Formats: sequence, structure tokens, C-alpha cells
Amino acid sequence: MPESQARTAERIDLRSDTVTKPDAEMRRAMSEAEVGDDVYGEDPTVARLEAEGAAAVGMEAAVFVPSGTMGNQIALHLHGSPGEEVICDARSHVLLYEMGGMAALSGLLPQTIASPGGLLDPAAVDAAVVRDANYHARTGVLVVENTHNMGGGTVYDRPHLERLLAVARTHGLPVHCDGARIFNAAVALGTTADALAAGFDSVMFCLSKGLGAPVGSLLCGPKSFIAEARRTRKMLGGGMRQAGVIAAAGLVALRKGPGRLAEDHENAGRLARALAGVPGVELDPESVRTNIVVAHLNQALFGGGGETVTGGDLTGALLGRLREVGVLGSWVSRDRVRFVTHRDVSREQTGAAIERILQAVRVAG
Ligand code: TLP
Repeated sequence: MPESQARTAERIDLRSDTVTKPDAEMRRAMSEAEVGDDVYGEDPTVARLEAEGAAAVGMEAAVFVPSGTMGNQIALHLHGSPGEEVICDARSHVLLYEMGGMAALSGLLPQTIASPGGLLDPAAVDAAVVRDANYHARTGVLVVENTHNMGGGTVYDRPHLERLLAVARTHGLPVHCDGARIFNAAVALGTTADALAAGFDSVMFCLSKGLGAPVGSLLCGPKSFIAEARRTRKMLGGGMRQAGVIAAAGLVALRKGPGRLAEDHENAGRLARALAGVPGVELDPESVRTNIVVAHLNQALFGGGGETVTGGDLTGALLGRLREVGVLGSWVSRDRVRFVTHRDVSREQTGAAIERILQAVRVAG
């Protein structure tokens, strides 16, 4: 596409499903929300959201938190003690994208397991757990990310979860589910979020990703755990006052959001199939089951090595080209790029994004 045309073309933002903007129904609900001071436990809209959110994942209670990061960090803080280890996949969100929070806030040490597609192998977890040793850090908690973001939106099915939970139970180890996108996992598997959350000690899910709310996540678990979580939330500065204004959008997201996620998955599948045909892109489109596409890149993308990419940053070079044609993706590493489909990118826009990407890559080659 000529540059002048690209400048006028609408921008198609596939950086993340976090970029979705509240729709008219959410904005209306926000403006009409009944509110109170939630630190006093007096916001009826927050209370409703917490009750419906807990029920959606089959847990007793929930606490509304400003972000998925805060939800995960509260859970780790409560399940583990300083000096203990957190077993997690080597590319998990709690490890890579939460600012070192587990160490900084809770004195916890990651024990990582490299896992294909980010999905932990129960035997590897079993081998990694340390409960009784007088010289080794003890394992405090296991984290399971479903769907797995950097694995490419990969999904743990119930039998796989059962095996992991059984290992944890054997060792008396609490298990937290980073279910930021648990509804995507449920839709991909044709099951429900509560079926995927069963047996976990806590589950965090985000309202502000594919479900479309502007802000907020829920940390869910047993009543006693959530009572403690409220104290930790306050300690971290996450006590919110008339939060019903944002909880109202969260309620719309929770009720209506899951019903349309299949469309995002279809769009991601189409994008993955198109990308897989591009020389220099390594991607198995069959592995894309939800709304995240993570592709490996090699030099063939730029004419078989004809172009020397500065610093070997293939992803940076690709994203630069794509920006010129009005498509945004995100940088994962120098040879890995991520695209995420969501409610604010329609089927037609996905088609347009594919055309623009193919064109940009042809020009680049
Ligand atoms: N993920 C964001 C970035 O932080 C990478 C994204 O664009 O995908 N768990 C998982 C699995 C996540 O993907 C995220 C956000 C979080 C937790 C944290 O949620 P927020 O952004 O609300 O703190």
C-alpha cells in the first residue's frame, strides 16, 4: 500500500486484547451505576460483580482488583512465604511481566520449568517440588496460566489440569490459576470457566481483556482467602472507593463478553493460517486455538538474509513495516512477534490486516 494511502487507512490494533474500549452498553451502565465506598464494603455494584464473578468460576468469593497483576500478586503473597519458591512455566506472566513482583513484594523465588506451549508437564512439576529439605528453599505455590499468553494462547484441558492438581495435592501445595483469559480457554474447549477452575485454591481472571471492560480483574477463592486478599489489596494501595462505576462495566463484560469470544478465535485462526504461509514465519496454525498468535521469525522474512536487520531484531523490523501500513502487533523477543484478536477488530478488519501484512512482507522481501 502506498504510504499516503496507509496514512489514511484506519489503524488495526492487534497489540493486545487489553486495548478494547467500553461499548455503549458499558458506558450507559457506568453512568447509571449505584455506588458507595467500597473500602467500607458499601458499593452494591462491586458486591454484585464479585458475587457473579465468583459464581462464574465456581468459587465462594471474589475481590475486585484494578489489574490482573495485582490479583496474581495478592494470590502469591498469600499462598507463599518469604524464601519459598513459586513453580511456574519459564514464560509465564507472573515471572516475566509483573515487574519482579513476587520477589519485590513477597520475597518469593521463581522455580521455572520450560514447557512446550507454556503448558506445564505434571511429571516435571512433581520433580521440581521441594517440601522437606533442610538446605533448599521450600516450594510455596504452583502457578498455572490458562490460557498461556506467550505460549500462543494455548489451553490446558481438564485431564491435564487434573494431573497437575493431583501432583500438587500429593505435596500439599496450593495452586493458583492465572486465568486472565480463562473464558477464552473455556470457549476453545467447549466447556465452562467453573469446570476449568475446579480444584484450584485461587483463580484470577481479567474483565479488561477479551471480555471488553475498561478496567479490572477478579481474584476468586474460598471466603477466608478472599477476606485476607482484601487486606493485602489495601496494603498494596488497591482499595478503591466508588468503584461501582468501573464494576458496572465489568458486569456487562462478564455477562456478555464470553458469548462472543469464538469470533476472536476464528479471526486469530485466519491470521495464523495466512502468516504460516509467509517465508520466514515459523508457525503451526493448528496450535492457535484462542485469540493469541505468537510467531517465530527468521531471516527469510527479509529476502533470505539479503537485508541485514539492525541488531538482529527481526521483530522490531517487521513491526516497523507493519506500522507504516497501519497494523500494530507486539514485540515479544527479537525473533518472536505477537498478534491478539479482540472485540474491537472485526472479521473484515482482520481480513484487511492480513492483506496489509502480506503486502508489507512482500515489499520487505
Ligand atoms: N497481559 C498483557 C501484558 O502484560 C503482556 C497482554 O497484553 O497480554 N496474566 C496474564 C496471562 C496476562 O496476559 C496479563 C496481561 C496479566 C496476567 C496481567 O493483567 P493486567 O494487565 O491487568 O495487569
